[in-house]
Parts: sequence; structure tokens; C-alpha cells
Amino acid sequence: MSQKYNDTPQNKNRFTITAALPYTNGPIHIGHLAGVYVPADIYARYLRLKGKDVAFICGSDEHGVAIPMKAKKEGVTPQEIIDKYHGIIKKSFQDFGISFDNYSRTSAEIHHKTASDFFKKLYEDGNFIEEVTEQLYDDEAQQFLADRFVTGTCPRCSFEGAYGDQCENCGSSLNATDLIDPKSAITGSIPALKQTKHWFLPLDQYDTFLREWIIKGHKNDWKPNVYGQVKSWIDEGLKPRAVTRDLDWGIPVPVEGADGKVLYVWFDAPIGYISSTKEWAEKEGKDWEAYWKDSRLIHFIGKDNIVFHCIIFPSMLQAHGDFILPENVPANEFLNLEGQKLSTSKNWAVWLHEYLEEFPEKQDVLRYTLTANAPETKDNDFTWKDFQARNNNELVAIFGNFINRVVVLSHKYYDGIIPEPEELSTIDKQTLQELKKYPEILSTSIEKYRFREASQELMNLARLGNKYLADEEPWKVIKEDEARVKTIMYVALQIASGLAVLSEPFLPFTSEKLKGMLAFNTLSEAPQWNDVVEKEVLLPAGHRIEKASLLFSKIEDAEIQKQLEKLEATKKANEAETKTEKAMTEPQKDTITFDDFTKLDIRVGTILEAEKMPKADKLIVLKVDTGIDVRTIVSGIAKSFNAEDIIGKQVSVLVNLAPRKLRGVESEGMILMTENKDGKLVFINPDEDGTQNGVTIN
Ligand code: B3M
Ligand code: ZN
Repeated sequence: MSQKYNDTPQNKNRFTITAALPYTNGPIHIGHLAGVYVPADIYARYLRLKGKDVAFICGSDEHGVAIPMKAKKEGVTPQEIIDKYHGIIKKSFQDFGISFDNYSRTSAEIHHKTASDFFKKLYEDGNFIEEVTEQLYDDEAQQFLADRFVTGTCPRCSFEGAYGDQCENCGSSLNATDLIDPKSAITGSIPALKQTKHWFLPLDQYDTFLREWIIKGHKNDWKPNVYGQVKSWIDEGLKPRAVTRDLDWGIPVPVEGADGKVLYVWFDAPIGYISSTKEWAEKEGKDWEAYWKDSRLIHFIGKDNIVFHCIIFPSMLQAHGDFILPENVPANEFLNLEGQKLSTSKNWAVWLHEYLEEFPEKQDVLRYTLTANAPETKDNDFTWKDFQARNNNELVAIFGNFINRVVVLSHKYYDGIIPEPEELSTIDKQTLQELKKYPEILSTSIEKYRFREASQELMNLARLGNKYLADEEPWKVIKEDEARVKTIMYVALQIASGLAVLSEPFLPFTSEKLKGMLAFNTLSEAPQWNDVVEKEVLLPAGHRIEKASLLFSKIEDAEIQKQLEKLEATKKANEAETKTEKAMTEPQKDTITFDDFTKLDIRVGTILEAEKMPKADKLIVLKVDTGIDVRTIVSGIAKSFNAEDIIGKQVSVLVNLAPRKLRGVESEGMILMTENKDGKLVFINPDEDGTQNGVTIN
């Protein structure tokens, strides 16, 4: 194995930016956005503003076990699943303003061909080990079990829900046979071992290359969370990884003797970045190879994808030999929602397509909140209260307020025509000097992938504008010194222009609106990123701007409450489901004879009186008309009912239960109850229309 590798392109101005290909087994949620798509989009937009040559690439990941599993669950075909979610995902990204140059899908023909050719090249060059090994097999489903088809205990961290290819708790990449106590996710049965042939990428042979390239080469420029994980995996010793699977959904293994086998999803998916680039280049008349051979490659991913993007895919690229390696892999940690782990299967998420419906035209509010709170160095929490606060206290009160004041006053005093300034005061000069520092401040943060920090610096620029107006008080000065106000408004308008340009990567919809308000389209040359530093004037005197329109609006408590209630309902539904699952697994009691059963005397009765037992938080003392008598029954139902509410209710009573004393009161029978789906006790009512007391139930 040659240890030469290529991660330094000649062309420093060309960028290939990839964002993890989402699985088409569910829609996009805020965790995906915060971890991958919002930072990638900020970065891509920023580079375009800096005049770089950018290919921002993504697409749907449509292979792997997750898809047929989901299809089975919903009783549809895998094709229906991928078509449905590819559609939802693609549209929601578009509506959210994620500026992919291309959004492809791995079911596309161009991808099947690209991935097949990639495999064939590695195969022909002798880069694989071909081996018959014993793999987990589900006799009942007549299927080999790999990846998500099998769960078990992680050998590294003892997490019980680890998958056959990865533990999502500790992030380890696993082989299915590594799992302790494996269980089929299809039938629940314990798998047997069965022989099958597969092709393995001998990762152990890439040890020296990976050490040179990452451990020595990227110690200082990769994020510590990424570098640390990668180093520890390499230090633990890498093992050969199977890159094929016994499965009928995926890209057929393109060599002889591989019937019924497909490429492992994590082999084909990253090649999807290349296929998507090809698809784009074909449409745009560009040369795709430039973006994979002489370009700066950056992968935006979540932390669970680190091993695939930093070890497996680079080893594949290295084996192939024609392509560049990633310059950086700025993986993020995870975002939680209201203190709980986001989960597609538990529906614990804020779904992008739903957000877009419920908060139309508020894309930038979510972008801003997710950026200001991005899980860059540690897991972070999204809360609806914080979302509201970021909107009301920052976007509305600082950014929006500044712009609104500037534009409204310009119209009030000058009909929207930018005034000619008088001589600039020291404060004016200092303020304009400050403005000029921002492109560099933002660049520094963005180029280090510190998007949180950058978003806060952007807000600081709006603060600078607000403070300037508050200190200079044009609305007061206008009464005594009209000439001075011209200068103040002129300076404030330069800051507003700076904000319009520099906010674009973070708040693209706002930036667009603001540029419209400032009538950038009627300038002979609209200001660009570098102009904020280089040009004396961004908006010249004499230029006419448009009327003020609102950039942001306040979010009321009721809207937040609605979202919290939605989550509360999800929580309840999940609890109920867990209960049902538990009930279904509760073992049946020992068999009784019919004679045993007939010993129970159960009758319809009516509650005549009910009183909470003092100092006993569960007990209510009832007087019940059983049809044969009126008797006292002490019942443990106070947590589910108010005593006064149950008077008059008909219930089922076990009347021949031996009496027993509860807190000194003799109870002569038992009221039969069950639990409803919310976990509340409910009576077993004989008939809502009423039945005669004393009628027996059997
Ligand atoms: N489909 C995303 C995930 O793990 C996975 C990324 C593929 S990137 C090549 O959810
Ligand atoms: Zn683990």
C-alpha cells in the first residue's frame, strides 16, 4: 500500500462541500438541521459570497436495511418509501433555503453506475479480501441479519440497543457478529450462524496511511471531538470490514458469484457525493472531475457518521487512488429537544416540513436559533422558550428594530433618499471603522467552523447600529440641528447595508428582504462581502430606498404553548404505547378451572356515597348499592377520581370477597377497574344506559 495521499489541491479557490445524505426512512428534523444542513449551508453561502467556486452537494440515501424495514412496517414497497420521503425531504430543504447546488438520490442510475464502477476498480486492483465467514442468520425470516436487522449489546459500552454495524450510544463501528446476545429485529428470534461469502476492505492495512494523514496531519485543524474519536479508533486497532451484504435492496455486487448480494449501504452512500457532483456537472456543463481531483473537500456530518467519513470512505478513496481526500470533517455533536434525545421512531422531534407549515416565512428564525445554539462542541438542547426568546429579544428587538428605525426615519426626514453627509464626527468615523472589521471577524469564525460564534458577531453588528442610533438620537437632534441628522442617517444606512450583505449566510431570507428594502437592485453595483471593507460608501447619497416592511415579528406565548402541547401529546402517546407493549408481554397467570371462576360473584352496583379517607392519599370510602344490600367498600382510586364526581356511577363489584380492614374501616367487596390509554383508572361499566343493580356479571 502506497502511503502517498492527496489532501492538498492546487486550486485553493475550488470547494466541494458535502452534507450527509439523509436516509429516506423519515423526514428531516431540527437535529439534522442543526448538526449538518444549517452549518453546511452557512459555509457554502459564505464561500460563494467570497467569490469561490463551490459545489454544494447532497442527495437522499435510499439503500440499506432501514428502508425495507420501514416498508415492511408500513406494508408498502421500499420504492414507495423512498419516493415518499425523497419528495418530502427535497421540498423541505428547498423551502428552508438550503442552497444545494445539487440534490440527487442514490437510486439514480448515475449513482448505481458510479458505485458499481468504484467497487469494480477496487476489486480488480485487488483491494478486497474475499472470504466465506459465518454470519448471523434468521431461520424464521430466512434472511441474513446485518446492520439494523439485528440488535444486541454493544461490546464496547454495554448499551443494549446497538445495531449490527454501529452502536449509536458510543458511536463504535461494529460487525454484527461482535454483538453480545444478538436478536433479530425482524422476528425477535435468536439468530443462528450460517456461512456466506463477502468482500472485505482490510482497514488494518490502512493503519499507517490513516496515522500519517489524520493523527499527524490534522491534529491541529480538525475539531477535537472529531480528531479524538478517530484517534481512539485507530489506536484500538482497525479490522477488515465487510462491504457487501446478503440483501435484496441495494446496488447489486458487480462481480461474478455474488448473486443475491448488494453493496453495503455505507460503501455506496458516500460515493453518492461523487455521483451527485457528476449529475450536477452534466446539467451545468461543468467538469465533475475538477471537484474530486483538484478541490478542497469538506464533509458536514453528525457525530454518528464520523467513522464512515474519517476512516472508511477515506480508505476507499485512498485505495481508488484518483481522488482527493477531505480537508476537514467538521462533525457536530447532537441536539436534544426539551431535554430528551431526538428520535424519529418515537416522534420526538420538530419536523422541518411541519415547522414550515406552522411558521411560514420564519425560516430564518429557526436557522438563527439552531445556529446560536448549535451543538458544535457538546450536545445541546433546543427548547421552544429559547426559540421564542431568540426571536423576540434578538431578531425582533435588536436586528429588526435597528433596520426599522433607520428605514422609517429615512422616509420621514428625506422621503427615502439617502442624504449627503456633513463632516463626520469622531463617533461616526469610529462606527464606520467598526463596521469594516466585521467581514474579517465573521470570516475568522466561519473558516474555523465556529458558526455559533459567527451568528453572535452578526448580532453584535446590529447592536452596533442600535447603540449608534440610541447615542446620537436623530429624533431629538432633528429639532435643533437638521444638518447633523443627515450625517447620522447616512452612517446608520451604511451599517444597514453592511447587515444586508453580511447576514446572507445566516439569514438568507432576511438578507434578501433587506436588500430589497434598501433597493440594492437599482444600484449600478450592489455591495458585496469584500466591499464592506474595501468601499468607502456602500449606499451613496441620492440613492432612494423602499418603504419599511417588517423583517421579524414577535412570537406570542400562545404559539409556543401550542408546540409544547404537541410534544406533551407525543409523550403521552409514547407512554401509552410502552404500557401496551408491557401489557402484551405480561405473562398470563396460572390456569384456573371453570369451577374456580364460578366462585366469583360479580354484580352491578351503584355508588351512593363517596368520601375521601382522611390522611390516606389513595383511598376513597364508598357506600355501594349492590342490589342485595348497601355496603361499605374502601377503594384505592383517589388518585384517579374526585370523590364527589363518582356518586351515582354504576360499577362492577366483586361482592363475595372476604371482608378486610383498611385503615380501620371494614371493606366488604371490591370495585373492578382497568386503566385507560392515558394510564388513568376507569370503572368497568356494565352498560352506559343503565342496568339493574344486583344483576350478575359472568
Ligand atoms: N444516511 C445519515 C444517517 O446516518 C446517513 C449519511 C450518509 S452520508 C454518506 O442518518
Ligand atoms: Zn456502544
